[in-house]
Amino acid sequence: MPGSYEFPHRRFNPLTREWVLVSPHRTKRPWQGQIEKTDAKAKPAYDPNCYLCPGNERAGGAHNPAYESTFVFDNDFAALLPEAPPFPAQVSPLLVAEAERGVCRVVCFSPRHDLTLGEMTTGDIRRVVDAWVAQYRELGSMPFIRYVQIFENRGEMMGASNPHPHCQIWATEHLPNEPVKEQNAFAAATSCLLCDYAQLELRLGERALYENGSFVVVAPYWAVWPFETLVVSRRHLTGMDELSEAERDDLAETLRRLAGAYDRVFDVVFPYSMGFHQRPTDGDAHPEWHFHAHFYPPLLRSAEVRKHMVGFEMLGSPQRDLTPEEAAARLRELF
Ligand code: H2U
Ligand code: ZN
Repeated sequence: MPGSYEFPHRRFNPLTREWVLVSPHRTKRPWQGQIEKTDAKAKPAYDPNCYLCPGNERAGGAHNPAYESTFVFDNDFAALLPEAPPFPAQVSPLLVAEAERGVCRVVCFSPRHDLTLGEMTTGDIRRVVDAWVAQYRELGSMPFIRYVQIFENRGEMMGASNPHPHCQIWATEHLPNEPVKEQNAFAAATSCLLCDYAQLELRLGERALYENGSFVVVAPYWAVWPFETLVVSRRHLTGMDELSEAERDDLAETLRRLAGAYDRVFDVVFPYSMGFHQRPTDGDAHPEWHFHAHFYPPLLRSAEVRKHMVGFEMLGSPQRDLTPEEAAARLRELF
């Protein structure tokens, strides 16, 4: 099998039922792409101009408390609102729309402006995990909320507006597109896709990066982004609210080590979008769901050169040159 990895092929993502094109022979092509400037300025532990630091004023005039651990607030520029009038009836099946209600929040991971997940202690990240679980429960129990998406955009390259360690939560009335694909895949499978996949990758070893008592990290076979990873719970948990105490600690440890490994790839704070996928909060039990996290980092060959999803990727399918096996070998050493 490894021999055939050297030739163009496509791989199937069983979670989304989409294909990715892999072109390993292209890693040696000349590159004259964009070189972006790196921002190597040292960050202060407290920034008087940061809208997330303790005690500071946010847009709209609210003041953050002098928080000492995590801090959650309603997004001042929320993309969704809890109230939305019904949408007018459609005039054509080609012009379909419906009202969408929701709640958007911001979670500060730490009062320290200068830290990242990889630099925080496992104990401090554990408090972030507790905050996520509390939010998943609280937002998920709202009658009109059917899905709670927790995600972190990190780095200017990914559109993060502030280096202060934080994430966002968008809780929505309907299941967003990506969870819909996974919902369909989980529901159609005869045994749990991710229970089976974690076992398989641990046995094969080629793409597994890290494991502890509760979690496995792999560069998935079907990864699209150069250093994409998947964090899977060993136990079949449908959501983070089912994590035991030990599993919460192990998730914190996993995230610290993974984020730290990323930061060592090019010795910069590695940009990424990450987020958790878990059971919809629509009132059904959803035993088919398996709790996991995706990390989608854009960097490709240096701190400046990123992977773009353009051209064939926009019009055809995603494509990658570096194989997930090569990315796994690189990342594994950095854990
Ligand atoms: P990002 O860095 O991922 O953009 O998240 C920061 C969020 O913080 C963003 O959604 C919100 C923005 O709307 N925000 C506030 O809620 N209050 C502020 O004073 C500034 C930014
Ligand atoms: Zn700050």
